[in-house]
Amino acid sequence: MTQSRREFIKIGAAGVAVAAAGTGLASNWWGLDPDVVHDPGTDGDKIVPTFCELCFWKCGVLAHVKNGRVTKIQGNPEHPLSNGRLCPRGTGGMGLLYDPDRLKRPLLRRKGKRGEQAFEEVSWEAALDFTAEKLELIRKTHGPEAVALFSHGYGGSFFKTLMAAYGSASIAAPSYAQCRGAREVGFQLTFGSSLGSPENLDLGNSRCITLIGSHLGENMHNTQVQDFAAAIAKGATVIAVDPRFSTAAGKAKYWLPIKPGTDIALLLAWMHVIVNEGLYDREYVDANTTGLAELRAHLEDKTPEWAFTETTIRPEVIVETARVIAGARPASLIHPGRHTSWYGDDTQRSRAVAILNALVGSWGRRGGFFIPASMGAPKIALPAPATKPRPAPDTPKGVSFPFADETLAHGLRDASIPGTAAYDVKGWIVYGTNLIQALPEPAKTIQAIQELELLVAVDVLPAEIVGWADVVLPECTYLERWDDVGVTPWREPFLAVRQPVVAPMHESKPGWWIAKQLATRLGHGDFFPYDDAGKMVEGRLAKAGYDVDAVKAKGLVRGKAVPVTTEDGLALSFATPSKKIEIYSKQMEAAGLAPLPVYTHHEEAGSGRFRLLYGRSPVHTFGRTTNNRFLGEVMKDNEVWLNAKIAKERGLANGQNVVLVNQDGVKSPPARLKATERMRPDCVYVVHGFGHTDPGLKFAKGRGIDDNALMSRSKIDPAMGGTGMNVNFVSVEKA
Ligand SMILES: Nc1nc2c(c(=O)[nH]1)N[C@H]1C(S)=C(S)[C@@H](COP(=O)(O)OP(=O)(O)OC[C@H]3O[C@@H](n4cnc5c(=O)[nH]c(N)nc54)[C@H](O)[C@@H]3O)O[C@H]1N2
Ligand SMILES: Nc1nc2c(c(=O)[nH]1)N[C@H]1C(S)=C(S)[C@@H](COP(=O)(O)OP(=O)(O)OC[C@H]3O[C@@H](n4cnc5c(=O)[nH]c(N)nc54)[C@H](O)[C@@H]3O)O[C@H]1N2
Ligand code: SF4
Ligand SMILES: [Mo]
Repeated sequence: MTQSRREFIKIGAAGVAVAAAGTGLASNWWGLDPDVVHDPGTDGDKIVPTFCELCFWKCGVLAHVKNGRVTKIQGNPEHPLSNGRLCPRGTGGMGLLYDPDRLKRPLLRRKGKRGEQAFEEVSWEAALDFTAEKLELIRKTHGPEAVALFSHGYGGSFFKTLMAAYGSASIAAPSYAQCRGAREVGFQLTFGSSLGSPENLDLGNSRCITLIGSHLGENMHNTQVQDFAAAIAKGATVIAVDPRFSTAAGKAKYWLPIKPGTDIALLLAWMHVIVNEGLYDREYVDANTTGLAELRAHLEDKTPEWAFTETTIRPEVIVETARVIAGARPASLIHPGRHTSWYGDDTQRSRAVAILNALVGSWGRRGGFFIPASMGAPKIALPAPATKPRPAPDTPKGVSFPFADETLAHGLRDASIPGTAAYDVKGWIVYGTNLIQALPEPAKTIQAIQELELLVAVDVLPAEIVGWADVVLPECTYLERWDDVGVTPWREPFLAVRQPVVAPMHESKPGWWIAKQLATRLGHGDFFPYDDAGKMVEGRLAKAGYDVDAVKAKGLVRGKAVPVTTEDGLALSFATPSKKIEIYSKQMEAAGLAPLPVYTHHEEAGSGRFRLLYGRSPVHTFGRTTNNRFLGEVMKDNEVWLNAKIAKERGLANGQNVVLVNQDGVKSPPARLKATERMRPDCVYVVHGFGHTDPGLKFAKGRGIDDNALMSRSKIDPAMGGTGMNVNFVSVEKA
């Protein structure tokens, strides 16, 4: 335990610094009012358990409160996702609560053009009346489906209820088509189950962990990093496949600096070795899969020598790592990744990852993928919607994506440009997603916004999307509100509550209240049959038979462990058409798509240009934390990583300011160059979430650069419609 604790600190090294920032050791308060945030880091006289919203992992936290102020946020030792520890971002939650730039009062733009930020502060009454009238007008003139909800984050559930009442099924988040979508589809097609969030990975018991780009340690999903550290402490072998020497690569026995976009070739070559040498789990594969014979034929020419020419990974390294992967089976986990929208053939890559996992028999096995358990509470009864809404218009006319099982966020955006989809979208409600930084082709996002009849932003901060709104509804933060009961499928069943730690500051209001107010004005108050979401949650818990006071006191209730792997007695079953793991996918074949993963040679950077890659910082979540003074103090801006030798050849020095210019002439603001041996020579890398432009973000504005601004292209996945985003190229020039 001590050892893995040490590993955790090393892997999340920045955590040490942020802990300091959160314990009053910070030297500079960056404009935080010391009368509001005093004594940070001290123990409270009251401790309130709730769960975190600094990212979407939902770790249980204990918030210390003294004199009505939150002084410290720690991991809840009882909560299975935190085990008493938080990632650096979670500890920095007070930086959001006490952010002086928070949205404090409703705002309305009565004059000026969208984006001119000619806002007036108005009363809640005025803001809600305005919004409801506009919604009613759109419903009358275009039908309710012409209003789309973009929603990311736990509080969005109340706005989904509002949409059900109003009559629209146009609900999307960038966390599907710009993130997990391809992975979910690849695993669904293969195993009959997607992975969800948190992923059902038994990393802590893995003997071999293969990371394809997943950069654990920078990608700081708390439990995964804890489990990763635990596995390393027990001697697991790590294989990191990444064009960049990531934090995870620093923990790896093998770093494979692959040419970006060629992972499918590597995966096929690994499978070639494993199948030809008979290293796969014969018993598991015979009992549970269909299509091995077709795969064997398909792999015949996918030799390590062939893959070398595509990936630049030497054949003997491919053979050796294939043997290591197979040697650790079934506790050999080829990590499925999460942000998988890379090149437009991402469902194919995800299928290749899924099939490799099937060959080593890791699905449903200890050290592989567990089959999650969960416990619930009865839902409150809601009225049946009056009519069934038309399907969301999220694909261009005449186009369909056979396996898109969620609505495409960029598709709803595109449908807001008149005449392009089955019908036009006319209004947006945007809850907790900064579409300006999250959807590729940002110029199209602005174009779509200018066509709208209504843009409502529900947010906590003046993010870029807020600046484009007609009406701004300030939500209070996760530390100030109830949300619905937190049901999270996991290795063991549990159920958590999000409850207010302190009262809402300023004039901000909880999401449930905002949604209920709008629903009531639209004649659908019956979809919110409670005056207080806390009472609603307590009612659900009581109905399920839990001791409500105990759940609130602990922040959660844990259920009895059930078998989640075959080693604990689980019987495997697969919800595919054949009831087996489908190596060969007849579903893909029937849809006119390759039934076995095919490799596509993607366009390369060419001389003088570099592929633009991007990723995470351990102390930030996208752009949602870059204005947080606690976290911003640890990392204020991003750098452009470029291979040191290339930098030298071009006369660029480490630390000097450079600008990036993309293939379409889009130019970034200046950013510092990080000339490093840790990058391949054909790509550059930046951390996503910087380069804010909204003047309201007084700390973050103008710091660093926004990768999304340089993404004037994306490549669409024909299986599920996701936007591959690693397809932009930049030149690096002196600023
Ligand atoms: N601290 C922190 N943690 C987070 C988040 C956060 O904002 N902050 N966000 C969370 C969310 S929602 C997500 S989706 C995940 C995303 O995190 P992950 O799913 O881990 O990964 P990506 O961001 O896609 O991957 C970035 C890594 O892939 C490498 N890479 C780029 N191109 C290629 C390629 O062609 N092949 C290979 N093999 N590697 C490549 C990059 O160098 C980089 O190291 O992180 C989660 N965790
Ligand atoms: N260029 C580029 N695009 C990307 C990515 C990338 O790396 N690069 N990553 C992709 C991935 S993996 C994902 S998952 C998506 C994520 O993209 P988004 O869905 O946009 O997620 P966030 O950036 O977390 O959303 C931030 C918004 O939520 C607001 N917010 C924070 N807390 C609350 C709250 O409690 N209530 C309300 N109402 N609002 C709140 C913030 O102020 C901010 O405006 O982006 C995708 N798009
Ligand atoms: S991983 Fe970190 S930011 Fe995300 S929920 Fe957990 S503590 Fe919060
Ligand atoms: Mo994501």
